[in-house]
Order: sequence, then C-alpha cells, then structure tokens
Amino acid sequence: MPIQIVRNDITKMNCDAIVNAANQTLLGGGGVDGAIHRAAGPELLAECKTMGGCHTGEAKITGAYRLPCKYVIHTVGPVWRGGGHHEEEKLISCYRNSLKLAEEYHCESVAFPLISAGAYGYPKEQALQIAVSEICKFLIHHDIIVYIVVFDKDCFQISKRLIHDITEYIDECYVEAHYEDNTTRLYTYLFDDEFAETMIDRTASLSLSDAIGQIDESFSEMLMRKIDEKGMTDVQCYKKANVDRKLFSKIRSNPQYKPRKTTAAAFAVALELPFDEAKDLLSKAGYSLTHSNKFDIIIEYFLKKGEYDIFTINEALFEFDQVLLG
Ligand code: AR6
Repeated sequence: MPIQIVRNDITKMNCDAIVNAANQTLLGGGGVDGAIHRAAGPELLAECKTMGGCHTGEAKITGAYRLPCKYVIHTVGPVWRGGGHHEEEKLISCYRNSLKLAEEYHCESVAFPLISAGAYGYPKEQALQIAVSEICKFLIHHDIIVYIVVFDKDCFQISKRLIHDITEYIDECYVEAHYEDNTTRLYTYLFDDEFAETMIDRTASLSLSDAIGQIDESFSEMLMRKIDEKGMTDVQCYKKANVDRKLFSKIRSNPQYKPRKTTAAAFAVALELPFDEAKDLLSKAGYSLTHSNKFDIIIEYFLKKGEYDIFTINEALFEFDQVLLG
C-alpha cells in the first residue's frame, strides 16, 4: 500500500526519511521534535544550527545521524488560531514541500507525524484529513511509500457521526445474522441442495474436459475488463485502490492470481462498483461478504452508501480494529 497509517513512535520508523514537526528556529523543542532530537543525538542540533531556521509551511532537510532513517525533513506547521489565518493553506504547504524534498533526495519511503496536531493545536481530524488528501494527490504521480505515524488512537477519530452510523449498521447486521443462524439454517441447506442439483444436471451432459473448459472469468480477467469498461487506466485504478505497482503487475500477468480479500475489496472500491458487482468481483477471488464479521459489514456499509473513498473506509476499518484495504 503506498499510504499507510501506523501507530508508532516516528523515531523507530525504518524508512528513508522521517518528517519533523519543528518550529521556526529548527533548534528543537517538545513533542515529536524533542523525540527526534533526542534519538538522533547532538549532531542533528549542530546541523540544524547551520540551516538559518525555516518559515511556516516550508521544509528543510538534514542528515538523520543516530536515527534508523537516512534523512530528517523539518517542516514548520501553522499554529491553530481558529482557522481564519490561512492555517489550512500553510499545513498543505508543509506536506507539499516535505514531499517535494523527499522526491529530490530520491526517498522511496517517508514517514509523517500529524503536523501541527499537538502543541500547535490544529484539530486532529482536520489535520488528518489534510495529511491524507495531500499525500494522496502526490501519490498519483509518484511511486513512494508514505506512512502517517500517530501515537494515539484519538488521531483517528473520524467524524463522530460516521462512527455512530457504522456502529448502528454493524449492530443491525449482527442481529440479522444471529436471527438467520437460529431460524433459517434449514432453508439455507435446502437452497444449497437445490443449487447443487442444478449444477449436477448442467454438468452431467458435458464431458469432463467440456466442463473444465467452462471455468469462469478469473479475478484478474474480470478486474482488467472492469478497468476498461470504466475507462480508467491501470495506474489510476491501482493508485485509487492503494495497491502498489508490483502487486498490480503480478495480478495483471497471472490470470489465476488469487489476491488477499483486502486487495480484492480495494479494487471493488477503486472501480466504484455497485454492491452486487463488488460481490461478484470478490467471489472471483473466492471471497464473500457476510454479516458475521465487522470487516465485511463495514465494506458493505460503504458500498451500499456509494462512498468510495478508500481512505475514509480505511479510517473506519482502523477505528473498528480491522485490517485495512489495499
Ligand atoms: N512519534 C509520532 N508522533 C508523535 C511523537 C512521536 N514520537 N510525539 C508526538 N507525536 P507536536 P506540532 C504526535 O506537538 O503540533 C514542538 O515543541 C503528537 O501526538 O510534536 O506541529 C516544536 O518544536 C501530535 O499528534 O507538533 C514546535 O514548537 C503530532 O505528533 C511545536 O511543538 C504533532 O505534535 C510543533 O507543534
């Protein structure tokens, strides 16, 4: 997945660059800035002293010294003053300028903290939204892995209404699934038998090789067909699915490739498939969406609502401790 939200101490991130939420002096401070300077050692401060500070929204790069990464990109986020003082614009610039530096220094992976979301008081939810949206815009044209590193789950508080809606939906589905378990198992068996009989009738008149020759379109074939039908390019599709190029090539070149469920679902979302078509695509990879686990219910919830923003879906999956799409 080219973008990942992880819970970690950013100083432990083993990637090419980590981003520091610094202040204009670049001479260290509290929060993530303090943690980075402590872990990097005094050589980092010595280099920062030669940098001449940094304006809000801009970014500068230094070595990483004792940190496990190669570079530290220092950027200065805006102090939140109610939202009417160009805070959003400045925060957007922090992400753009940091990513530009990462590109110039040929970084293949970079980790961001939630800039401005601590001492500078930017509302966390909005800070997260800006981070995700700026990183995604960048990823459309660049092959690099970006991590958003957060310390606490609070940062993931997606809108309370969304969580409330999903929770209600999950509750309803659980009740339904439970009800079905107790009362309709017999019906299910009957249905399955009928289905099995039909299949036996249909195949009885065929030779084995004819029957095998009727193997359905595979996941990979269906995916490529849907991409064409939607008028998308491959790149648009795998980026939107938050899937990396290598994995997409594997799927493309091997018609029998069986992706993980999270990958199959990510493509259904990227293609903006209606619920029934999404179920078809998943079934090609051997998966179904049931009401007996939260992952399936959350995916169903978004597909049925026609909401196809993978990062919103991933925030919701994270909130309910589920594996993310991509
Ligand atoms: N790893 C990942 N995230 C962290 C870590 C860590 N080790 N430590 C804190 N966070 P902040 P700002 C999160 O205050 O709001 C400094 O004094 C934290 O929970 O570090 O941009 C500078 O010198 C929060 O979500 O940065 C400036 O004066 C996010 O990182 C000022 O603070 C950012 O919190 C900058 O304030």
